[in-house]
Amino acid sequence: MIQPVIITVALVGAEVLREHTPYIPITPDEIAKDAFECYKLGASIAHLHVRDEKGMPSQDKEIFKEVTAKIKEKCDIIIQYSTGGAVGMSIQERIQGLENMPDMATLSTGSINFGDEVFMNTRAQMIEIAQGISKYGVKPEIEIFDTGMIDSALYLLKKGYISMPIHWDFVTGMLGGVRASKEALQYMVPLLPEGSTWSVAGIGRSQFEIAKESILLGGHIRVGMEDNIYLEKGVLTPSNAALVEKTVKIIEELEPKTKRRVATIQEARAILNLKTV
Ligand code: KMH
Ligand code: ZN
Repeated sequence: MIQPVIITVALVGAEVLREHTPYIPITPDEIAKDAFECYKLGASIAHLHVRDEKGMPSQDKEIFKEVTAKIKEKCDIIIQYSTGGAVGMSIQERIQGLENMPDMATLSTGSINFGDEVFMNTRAQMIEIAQGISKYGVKPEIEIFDTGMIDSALYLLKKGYISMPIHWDFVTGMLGGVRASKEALQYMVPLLPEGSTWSVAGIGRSQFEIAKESILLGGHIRVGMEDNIYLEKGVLTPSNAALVEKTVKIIEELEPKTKRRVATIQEARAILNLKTV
């Protein structure tokens, strides 16, 4: 069955600072406003990180609660918390927000270099995160930064720490991770168990090219300033909304060929097997 395209917007992340771009949303009000603007343009999922008063990455559950409440005042976009946080954070710090019971939360199934540091996810740590996600009835999104991480996730599935239907997100184009290429997707997608759904994020300049490949191959899309701060070469995006708007145009341009349009929130909930609200 041809599925409409779910757009996830990764609004802020943990790495982009005001010194990189003045447009990154930082405060709860800014993050909620961006989420709402992206929702109006067609985004169905808000992938959330939060920041402290100094604008630095935080996983404070109270800040997550405040941001979530501010978004929910405005719209019913699907709320997805990061459990990745920032490099160097403890697992307990990373997963504290699960208590707020967001619709979804990420689960990275492997470690990878982030600049000069390591985003650490040992097997024991993955299990701890998976158990937290399951305890609060949250739907995981499995983050795949490199191909072997698929097998680590399948191990968690076999051992019962996660269950089908799995939603996967290929985070492509990180230095040291899987490439943002059609060939990489063509290798990875057939490895996923029947009934899986998947999306693709492209880091930096690869964001829109790989989004196109994902649409053509039947996947969903993640865009946003966590992954890419440029609207085009040398031009900072003025907002997350501008990135979503460009994504919607790509989906519409490809529609005669793919018969795929932008998913509504209700469609996204059905595709992802989430509770309807
Ligand atoms: N900020 C990265 C170290 C996630 O959101 O789950 C981890 C990350 C993944 O962003
Ligand atoms: Zn993230």
